[in-house]
Amino acid sequence: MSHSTRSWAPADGEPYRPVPYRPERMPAAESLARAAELRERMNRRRTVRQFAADPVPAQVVRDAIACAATAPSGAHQQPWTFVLVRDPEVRRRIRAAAEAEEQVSYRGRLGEEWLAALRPLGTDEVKPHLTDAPQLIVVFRQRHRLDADGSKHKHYYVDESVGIAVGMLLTALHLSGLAALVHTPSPMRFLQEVLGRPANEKAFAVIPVGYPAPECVVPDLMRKSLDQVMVEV
Ligand code: IYR
Repeated sequence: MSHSTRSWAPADGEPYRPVPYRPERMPAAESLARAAELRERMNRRRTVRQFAADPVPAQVVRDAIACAATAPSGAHQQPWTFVLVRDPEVRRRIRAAAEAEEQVSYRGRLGEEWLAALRPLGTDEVKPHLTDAPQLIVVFRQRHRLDADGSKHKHYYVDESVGIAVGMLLTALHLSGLAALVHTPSPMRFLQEVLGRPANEKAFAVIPVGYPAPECVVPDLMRKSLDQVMVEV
């Protein structure tokens, strides 16, 4: 079967037909150099809440989404949709709805302990990044697959799969020179309505993407050291 006519989805119950996978092995010295450089570069990533209005090359964002979509997923079901929102009017509607929910959250719904945990990060119910950043990526998880004939097919490990894909998305954006913020307004049902997504999809996160504003500041955070996060057995 030629590649162009193949469907991404093997039919359920199709037999296992493996193909060879023989990537060229990277010399250890090159691995070490790349790993050290990547560690350094990733450590410079910061979540940004103040974005410049400057447009970013659309293809950079599309390529980052394509990277995210290479993520492994439960039963290779790829249970995600990435909605790239540039339309300012749609972003305004998303901001208004998100801020309405966040007001309820910050004025009590989160509870004292949660609010105390957020205080050092300086977050509040005002979400200018939703309209300042030149685009949002709204990530949806597909709880099941809905076929044209209306039949439903269960998806497995949906949150884990989408979480991995979002991690890869953030990595791709950062390494392509763009800043991002993972925003999770709660509840998020309004996103499905505003963006007209089908009933099998639920919003997972809203990710403003762009360049940091010239006046951008970030909380003075420290990361756990490697020996605080890793145990070797
Ligand atoms: N969703 C709210 C609150 C919030 C919660 C966590 I956990 C954060 O790390 C940051 C914010 C908001 O977006 O402000």
